Amino acid sequence: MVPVVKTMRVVPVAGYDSMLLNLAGAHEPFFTRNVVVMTDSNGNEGVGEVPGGEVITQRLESCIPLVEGRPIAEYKQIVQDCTRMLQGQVAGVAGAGAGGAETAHAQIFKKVTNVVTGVETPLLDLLGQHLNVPVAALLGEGQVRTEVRFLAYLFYVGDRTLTDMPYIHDDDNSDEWGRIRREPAMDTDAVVRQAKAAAARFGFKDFKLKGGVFAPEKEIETVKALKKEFPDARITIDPNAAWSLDESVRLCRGLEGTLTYVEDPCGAEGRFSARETMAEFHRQTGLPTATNMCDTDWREMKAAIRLDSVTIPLADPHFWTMQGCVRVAQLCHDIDLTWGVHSNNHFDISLAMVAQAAAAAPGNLNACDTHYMWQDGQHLGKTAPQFHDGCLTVDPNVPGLGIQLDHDKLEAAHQLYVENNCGTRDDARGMQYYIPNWQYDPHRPAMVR
Ligand code: GKR
Ligand code: MG
Repeated sequence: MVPVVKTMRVVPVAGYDSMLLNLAGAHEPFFTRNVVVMTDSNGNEGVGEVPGGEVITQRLESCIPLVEGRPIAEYKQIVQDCTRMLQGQVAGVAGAGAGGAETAHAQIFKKVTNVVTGVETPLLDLLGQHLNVPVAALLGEGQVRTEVRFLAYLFYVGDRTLTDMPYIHDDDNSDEWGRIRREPAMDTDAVVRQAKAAAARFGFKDFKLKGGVFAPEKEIETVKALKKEFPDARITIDPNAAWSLDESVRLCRGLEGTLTYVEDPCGAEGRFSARETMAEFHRQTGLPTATNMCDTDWREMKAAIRLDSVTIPLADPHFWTMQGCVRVAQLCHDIDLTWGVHSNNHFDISLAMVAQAAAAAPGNLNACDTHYMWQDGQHLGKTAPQFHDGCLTVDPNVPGLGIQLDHDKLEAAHQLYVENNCGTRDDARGMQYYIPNWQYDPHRPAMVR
């Protein structure tokens, strides 16, 4: 008998974070996510994790009547029904803004997909458990790899002691990484120390520096120092399009041996779209380009391909759905692009989602983004993810997503969310301790005011 979904529950949760700096400011002490838990009539439990925030919680909850009571074999139909219902929900809001139909389409895609992924993933988890196959086997052409490579996501880190915000500290004394990850890292030496400590714990061989914090010359100096320390590593920098096209070309030209690719160096400028400036950057420097900013839905994908602006679309399952991000990987494989994944702070459920999607992604992949090293130790599953040589193994013999939820930990993460009144992410708040009245400017690095 095909089991039916008995219950679907949405649990807003929070976890601890360091004061990570980026173009938008400083990460707050807590990051938030929504965890979706489904049970079926066979007694199995399926889980999924998507970005946090009350709007997503509510939209997920509005899907419950379309999910409960239905056979898990109908999962594609359930996902379709939820998608249609959610599109209707957000159409009015998105359509009301300026920008016309094109903008409305993009907004609907963005607002709907992370909710849809929250329904799709626990269903895939349940189906995988029922059929005794991993989720990867149900995606795209099925599982194509067992080892999935991740990168070390390095950040400049602010000094939490300058704030009165409740940042976690002294939470892990087990090694160098545990000791330094809550401490300030405001220069090149501190970031290189971070890289060495993270590589020692997780075995990473790929590094990404979050830029858009200091003057670009200083950030390029950090990248060069990383390359000196790890000559065989693949290294990238992501200033979230804070640099101008001219600046990006000037900074990165001649860095082929240092930077493996560059993520969102520049964005829309004057009469030119971000995809046009990225194409120009790619042409003038010869460096591959990655993005999670200007190739984020199928229409943008079409424009990016026409212009040859993006070599590495970062197709995060949370923003493309599990099936959708593998569809991007298949496309990449067929037209000589290479697939990668974007990330935000997350728990182990999201990490497993990315690993399963990557295990079904054909061709050459870039190491997947993950913020998990900043959260390591805060897993919601009964066991901690085990990295080896920077990789996670997707065992073809472990059915579903491979996460056995620890309900006590889930409840504790929910309490953390409730007790700290967690809501929408606001990176400006922490930044204002550094620079009074600090405000976000998409064209100026956070510490440059
Ligand atoms: O965690 O600060 C951050 C990142 O900047 C994140 O918000 C981005 O969405 O990691 C992301 C990126 O690659 O742009
Ligand atoms: Mg990025």
